[in-house]
Amino acid sequence: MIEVVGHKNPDSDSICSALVAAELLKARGLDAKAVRQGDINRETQHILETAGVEAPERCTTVAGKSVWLVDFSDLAQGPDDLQAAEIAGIVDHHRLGDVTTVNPLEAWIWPVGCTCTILFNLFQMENATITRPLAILMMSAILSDTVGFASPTCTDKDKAAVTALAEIADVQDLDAFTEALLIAKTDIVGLSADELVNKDLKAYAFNQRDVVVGQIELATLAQVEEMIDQLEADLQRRCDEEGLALAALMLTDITTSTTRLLFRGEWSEKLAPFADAAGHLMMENTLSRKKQGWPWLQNVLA
Ligand SMILES: [Mn+2]
Repeated sequence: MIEVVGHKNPDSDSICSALVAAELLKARGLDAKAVRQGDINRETQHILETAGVEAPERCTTVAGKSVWLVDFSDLAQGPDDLQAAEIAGIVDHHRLGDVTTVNPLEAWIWPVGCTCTILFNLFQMENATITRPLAILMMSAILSDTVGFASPTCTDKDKAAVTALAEIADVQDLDAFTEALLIAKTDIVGLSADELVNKDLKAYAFNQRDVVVGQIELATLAQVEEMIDQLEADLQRRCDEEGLALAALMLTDITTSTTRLLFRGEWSEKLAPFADAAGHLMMENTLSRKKQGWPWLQNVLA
């Protein structure tokens, strides 16, 4: 049995690509199942309901198992015992992380907007059948990761995949489909500061220290205006409890591509000079943590 797992604090791509990759392996005649390392967010719930697909079961230990990694290749983003697993495959669209393997593996790492774009191409290459549920999962993940094609991470391959998948899924009105997805993506009503920070939090190792960078995608920054103090307190708590050099949170208005960065920790002083008169660190034209937020932070922290 091969277990297919996406990163911690799973986003829609991590869940959808695990489900889809497991089906690709099954189409090859292998025994495979998707698993997840964390809770399903509201957007992913919306996607699973639209596709009529069950969420993968939760699994946080993989020692001794054969695994495929989807949507990550950093040890810090995998199950804690990942180094004791046999990593047989990787499908990812991030920079190459620090996983290593004992045996040769199958790795598909493309600089595209979404893991599901790579999987769509693999299905085509292998002449595997894409069912309607699989098409919904893949096109939704691509639209989510690329924020409806607006992200600088979006490529022609992502757009071409969605066009083909929308046809298979018989989605007539792509704009309405995308809007429903983005409404679910930006729904944060009732979430606590801890839940918001944890929603899409990624851990990185940088200069021998640990850093976390979260992101909340919003329809307007006003959605979190009342919670700024609580969010900053939560970032500070994480620094204190986990010995982080920096805990940062990107508050991203996806309609204007404007990000406000909250930050706490020892390295905060390196970021403070970039704040405006009101003490807000605003990043214009910034939608993507991977292509914009984290590279900028690495530059400033170096
Ligand atoms: Mn992704």
